[in-house]
Amino acid sequence: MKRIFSGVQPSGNLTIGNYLGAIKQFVELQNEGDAFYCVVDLHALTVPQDPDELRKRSREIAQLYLACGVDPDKATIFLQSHVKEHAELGWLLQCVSYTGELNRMTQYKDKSEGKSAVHVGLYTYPVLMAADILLYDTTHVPVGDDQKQHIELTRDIAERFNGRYGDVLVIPEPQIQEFGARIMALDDPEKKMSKSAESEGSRIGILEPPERFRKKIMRAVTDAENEIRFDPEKKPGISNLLTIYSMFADVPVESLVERYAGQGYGTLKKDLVEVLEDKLGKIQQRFVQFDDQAELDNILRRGAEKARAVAEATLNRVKDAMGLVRFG
Ligand code: ATP
Ligand code: LTN
Repeated sequence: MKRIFSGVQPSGNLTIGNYLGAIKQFVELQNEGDAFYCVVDLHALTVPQDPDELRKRSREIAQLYLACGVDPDKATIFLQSHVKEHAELGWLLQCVSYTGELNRMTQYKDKSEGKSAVHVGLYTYPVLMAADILLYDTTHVPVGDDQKQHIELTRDIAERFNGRYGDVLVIPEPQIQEFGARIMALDDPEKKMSKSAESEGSRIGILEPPERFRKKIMRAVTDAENEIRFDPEKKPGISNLLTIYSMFADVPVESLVERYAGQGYGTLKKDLVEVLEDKLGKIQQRFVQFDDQAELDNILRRGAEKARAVAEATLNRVKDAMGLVRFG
């Protein structure tokens, strides 16, 4: 039986990159095993957050999981801070992690670059992520391409732990799609689309109205040619639009390339806007249907209880292995 775990930070409004790279996989995988989908609010605290905004966003991400098709009867949905074992295992794993390996993390390097003061939490962030995953005896972690390095670190930490203390932790596998694992920024297709990037024109939010995303698609950076071809190296802008189109419309890229042969970029962009209007429109409608906050809190409460039971058992195994005293 597969055990699936993944998380999304409530650090901004979810983008179509988050949807295509991660959440779409969450929905597919919930039918293939025992899935835990977490809103990693403790991770969001690694950079400054407005407290009221953070509270609002944390619930909103959970509501978006539901709107995108995560079914609380199949998967466990919860907030990271509701299961204290995450923070606790995070500490224990810090004591088997090396500063040398954290120094190599590219997300840390990117997020701390040019800042005069960086919180310790941003540095130890990947160890907390390892704790998230390892607490659930996870076998598969569906994520976008940018998280590969963090999962490799998680595997290294778990293998080291098992080498020192015995066979305690399950070694997880990243589940990264071959296609769509890295949706690029619309205004700069050399960079990944990110919910916390400064430029608004770089991303499309899942909850964004068509009048806002239409402009962003029409202005999306392409190239000086006028040939629609899938070539991420030489034509990153057009290839990114083709990827987004293909994944939302569920049509292979090759078919799109055939369909648009000899046509201009403008036609492709206009049609993509229509596809997004349809697909995001449906998610947005479902989002409103799940707006009952009391019901949402019930789902999160139930989720936390279920998650805690699994997490507590793993944490006890870890504590016993490390030599911490527990009363019988
Ligand atoms: P931030 O900008 O705050 O770092 P983010 O947009 O990168 O956020 P995360 O919360 O870090 O999003 O990621 C949630 C999930 O979405 C992760 O599995 C991540 O790999 C995936 N993801 C994020 N951006 C993209 C993208 N552009 N393409 C594909 N997957 C993505
Ligand atoms: N680091 C991830 C979010 C994250 C996560 C996790 C993903 C935190 N804990 C556990 C998968 C599994 C990110 O920035 N996208």
